[in-house]
Amino acid sequence: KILVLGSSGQIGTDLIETLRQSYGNENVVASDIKEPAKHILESGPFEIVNAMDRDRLEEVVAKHGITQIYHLVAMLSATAEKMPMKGWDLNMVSLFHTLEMLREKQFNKLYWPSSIAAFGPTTPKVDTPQHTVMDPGTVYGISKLSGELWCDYYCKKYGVDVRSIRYPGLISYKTEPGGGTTDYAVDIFHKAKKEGKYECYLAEDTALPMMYMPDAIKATIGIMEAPAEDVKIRTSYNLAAFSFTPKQLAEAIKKHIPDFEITYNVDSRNDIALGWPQEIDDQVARQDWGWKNDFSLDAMVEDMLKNV
Ligand code: VAH
Repeated sequence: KILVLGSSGQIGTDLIETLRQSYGNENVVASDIKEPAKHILESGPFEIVNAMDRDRLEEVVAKHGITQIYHLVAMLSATAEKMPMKGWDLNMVSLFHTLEMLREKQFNKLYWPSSIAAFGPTTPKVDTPQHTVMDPGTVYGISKLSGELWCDYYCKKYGVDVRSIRYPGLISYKTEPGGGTTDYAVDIFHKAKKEGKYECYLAEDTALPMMYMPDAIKATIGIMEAPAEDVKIRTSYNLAAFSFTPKQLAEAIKKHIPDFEITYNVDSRNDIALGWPQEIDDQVARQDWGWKNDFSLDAMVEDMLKNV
């Protein structure tokens, strides 16, 4: 039985649907601090869970006989910069609860995502290796790097089975943009469709690693279904699909909406983005558990414009 924490979030919303298709609706419990979309409520079990509340987590795990948890609760980069201590507490305390419950064998497998935000300004920006210098300068990045090290520690010290992926920026159409620095690449599609123009808060040449949500979901379930002995990295795996700048994304959109106009009003989120890599090397994930992306930039743009 699977429990998804944060099932109303950007990743959780897509993940729940895919997990329920694969494992059966009744075997996948959705949970979030707020009520989900109607179709999530109607298609399977849902629980209101505050991931900071250990007793509530233990109650839900026991009630449903949960064996695996996908922990997708986090305060993202731009939002966490506005409230550092709240961001740190939410991201870390919720992780510690699940690691401790895993150690106590209340369930037996945990997925917890890291991010390219765990890299910092001195990390090599192109072909960023799996093992490299990491000096994140945002609350979110510090929490993700710390979380990676805690996951590795629990795996080595207690033998628990926790698995993790460093997501690039994720693009999807099923939820509104949620406070991420990369979420310009989500909002731009809504604005292009509705207004034919978009004012971008990143500079036109700020390149970032990005991925279409179906690929991120494929990787997330892929690493969880891989044999434990193949998952050699227990901090977190680099994962990549494509990279683009706002200018390049606008060009790709113009192939479908010729008179689409992008303008720029750069704000502090550009400084966050400049501290992150531009292109990630994910060959270790490809070697260890057979990862490969299906969507190219153009395929993502076409599918997004069809669905927003
Ligand atoms: C953010 N979408 O922008 C998230 C992600 C790589 C960035 O972690 O904060």
